[in-house]
Amino acid sequence: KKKRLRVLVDMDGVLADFEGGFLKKYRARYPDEPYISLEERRGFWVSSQYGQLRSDLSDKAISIWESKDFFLELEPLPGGVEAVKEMAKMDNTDVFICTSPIKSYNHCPYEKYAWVERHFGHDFLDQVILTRDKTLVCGDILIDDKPDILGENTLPSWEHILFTACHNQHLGESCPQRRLLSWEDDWRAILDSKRK
Ligand code: DGP
Repeated sequence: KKKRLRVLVDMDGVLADFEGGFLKKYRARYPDEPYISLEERRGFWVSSQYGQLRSDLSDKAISIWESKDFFLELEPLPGGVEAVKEMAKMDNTDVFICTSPIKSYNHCPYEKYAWVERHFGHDFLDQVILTRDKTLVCGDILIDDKPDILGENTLPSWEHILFTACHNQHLGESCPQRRLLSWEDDWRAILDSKRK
């Protein structure tokens, strides 16, 4: 009962409402184009599903999250900021926000830091990890809505807890991970299950 627990928490789709923010801004910018409701979302990559709807919609989708203020203005998902703040205060628990910036870097990395500062305060910037390869980050738990988290390290130290999102809620046996259904679900029990 000595070791500290290290929890890695994803940002988009777990703390920040990427899907809702995307759809709102896509519909405002392209009011005459077809769109995919959150109920109809399937698959992690938004641009892939829009490209299947009509090939030119992939680039239109990408233009939304490459725009200035897209990441900064994302709304927090219900309960997420509060849960992470509570985790960070727990004994023997370290929390990091572990997020993959898009490769179009002119706004996204800056806005991710600004979002964390806005919702958690300046001191919490110490807890931010920006990486395109989460398998290289060591931790006990990674709470993330992406079903397949792959990278150079084929044996990551963390257990991936799949956070339920519109795009992954219909996946069944193909997802062997334990799930966190929302921040109202029992995240404390998941953390406790990993404490030695
Ligand atoms: P993460 O949630 O940390 O795995 O980061 C993934 C990022 O990719 C996040 O900002 C959402 C974004 N994203 C979602 N759909 C697409 C897509 O179709 N193409 C690209 N390039 N990025 C996407």
